[in-house]
Formats: sequence, C-alpha cells, structure tokens
Amino acid sequence: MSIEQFSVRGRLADTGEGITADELQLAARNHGMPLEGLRYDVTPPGLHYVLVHYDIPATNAATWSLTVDGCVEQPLSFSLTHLRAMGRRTVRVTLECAGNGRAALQPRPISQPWLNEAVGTAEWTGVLLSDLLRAAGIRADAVDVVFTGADHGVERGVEQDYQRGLSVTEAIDSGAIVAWEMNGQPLPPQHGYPLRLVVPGWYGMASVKWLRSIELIDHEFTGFQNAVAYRIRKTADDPGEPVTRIEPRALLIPPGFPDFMSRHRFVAAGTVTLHGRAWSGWAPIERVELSVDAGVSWHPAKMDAVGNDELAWRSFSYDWDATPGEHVLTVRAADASGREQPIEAEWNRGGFANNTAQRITVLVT
Ligand SMILES: Nc1nc2c(c(=O)[nH]1)N[C@H]1C(S)=C(S)[C@@H](COP(=O)(O)O)O[C@H]1N2
Ligand SMILES: [Mo]
Repeated sequence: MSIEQFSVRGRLADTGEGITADELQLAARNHGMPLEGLRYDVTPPGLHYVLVHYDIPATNAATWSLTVDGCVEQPLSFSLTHLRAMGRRTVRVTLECAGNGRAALQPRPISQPWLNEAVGTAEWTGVLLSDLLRAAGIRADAVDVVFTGADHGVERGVEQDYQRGLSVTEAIDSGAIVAWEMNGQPLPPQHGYPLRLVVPGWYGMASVKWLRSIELIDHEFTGFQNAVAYRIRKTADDPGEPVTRIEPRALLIPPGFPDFMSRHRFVAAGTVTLHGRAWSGWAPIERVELSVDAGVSWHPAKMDAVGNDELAWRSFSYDWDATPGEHVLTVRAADASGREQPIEAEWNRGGFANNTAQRITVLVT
C-alpha cells in the first residue's frame, strides 16, 4: 500500500452522523479559546486557539535559518540574530481559523470540528516581511511569494511541507511580519517557535509557522494549501474561490454560569451586562447588534473605543433586562466594507468562513 492510498480523504458526514473518531482526534490536539477568554484584550498564550495540520516540529532557535531566494537580486539567509538586527515592531492581531464554525454546518465537512472558538488576539513582534523582501531585492518577474514551514505530512494523499503562497502585492500591502515573539515572549512551540509569519486580517492558514523559507516565484503558486485546500466550493469538482481575509464575527462572553455538558447558561433576573468582541479582516467593525428573542428584534450594542490596531478585535457591551424564562441570545457584527454576519449558515464543502451569528441559550431564574 502507498502513502497516497493510506491517507484519508475529506468527506461530508452522513445525515445524523455524530462526531467521528478522526474528528475527535483532531479536536483533542487542536484547541479553541474558551469563550470567557474574550474578556482579555490580548489573549494569554495558553488560551489562544491552536491549529496544527501535522506535528509540531522539533526546532532549534540557535541553529535556525530563514532563506529568502528565487526571483530576488540577492538570495539571503538569516539567523535569528540577523533578523533581530533588521528591526523590531509589534502588532496586535486577531487570528481566526478559516474552519471556525465548520461543525455547525449541515452536512458537516469532516475535519477539525470547530464551533465558534478558533480565535485569539496576540501581540506579535518581529520584522516587516516587506523589509526582508526589499533587503533581498524583489525582481520585476516576481509574481508570488511562497512560505514554507518545517512541518511535514500527508493530506488527501499528497505528501508535503506546509506551504502557502501570497501575491507579492498581498505580501507587502498586508503588513505581514516575520515574528519571533508572541505577547513579549519567544513563540511557544505550538505557535511556531522560533519563527512564523503573521498576516494581519487573513484567516490563520496564511500565517505559516516554523517558517524556514521564503521563495519568490515567477508564476502563480499552485501548492496544495492554496489550490486544493482553502477554497470555497459547493461541489467536489468546483475549482472554487480562494479563502483570504477574515469575515466579520461578534462573540459574546457567555453570561452567568454553565451546565457542564450542554453549556446552557443560567443567570439571575435583572440587568445583565453582556460583553463581547467583534472583528473583521476586511474593514473596521462598524456595529454590533443583539437580539434577546431569538432574532425577532435587534438592538445596537455599545461599542468601545477602537484601539490602535485596526485588525484586532473591538469590545462591545449591552445591558440586557433579563426576565425569568428561557431566552436565546443572538449577536451579529457588520464592518465598514458592508459585510454583515448571516443568521443562517451559507454552506460550502470545506466548511470555511462560516461566520453565522452566535446563539446562546440562557435560562433566567
Ligand atoms: N507550518 C504551519 N503553519 C501553519 C499551520 C500548520 O499546520 N503548519 N496551520 C495554519 C492554520 S490552518 C492556522 S488557523 C494557524 C493557527 O495559528 P495558531 O495555532 O498560532 O493559532 O496557523 C497556520 N500556520
Ligand atoms: Mo486554520
């Protein structure tokens, strides 16, 4: 039997099929941010969501090298010490996995079964990618920039290093940074130690961890993670549209206290101030609306001031006059580009970018 045959293909869950052992295995390795983690402006590192396709590779900062080559005037190789001498900037960025919301889709695409929690905000410190590219000299024939991580695996029969491409324009205009610190500390192993790319505003798949190579190529990159995975498609043979920037989403810190198993909430009647965060990779968040009657009527949330970092989440609150009985809270955000969260999910085969409005069932006692 060959590697290709041994590898498992993506599929959709059958009607009524529960979470499979394969999904459980992924969910036990990768983890989301518990939603009470929304209370922090910057997510403490252990609470930030984690997604790793293959294994966390064994890496060594002392011997690490990052190469920049291909369509450049001067191929370069950087040690961590060299990179630190190139500059130092810190950006606060909300990262979200493109698969966030996947497990709620019907039929369910079998993959990492995220509900709502594949998100986190960190302060990433490193050097601007554009400074590295300019140091090497971008040749006129450069089209795409290919980022390669040190991790290796098989996906739907294709053996590969984790690799993603961006156009030269996206690589520069996104303000991407090559980071060695998260929240002022060396990157934790699961977040890319010793070096990763962070592409502000883009779904997480673009932010290649354990970054070892940056190659400029003279054609469009057609690697697996760009051309096969991370496409919005309705059918298996549809070439689809690439997954790029983060769609708007608002999430509430679930109020009161939870039932252990169902996560249904309990709060005492009276004024309950609901708090949450909203973000979008396309444009600043403009408004957040809440419904406390399962989407029948909507009320504007009070938006807190915008911070300095446009691509970090924005906090909001709403004073809810909680009356006894069962209530369904719903929250939705809209950004300045006119994008608004849907109330009903828009399905796609990979389960990407499902930013359907969050619903929380609360029993007021
Ligand atoms: N080398 C490498 N980079 C990677 C991945 C990976 O599996 N390997 N996963 C990507 C995906 S799909 C996401 S959502 C983010 C997750 O980043 P985090 O674990 O730091 O939150 O990393 C991205 N970068
Ligand atoms: Mo992801």
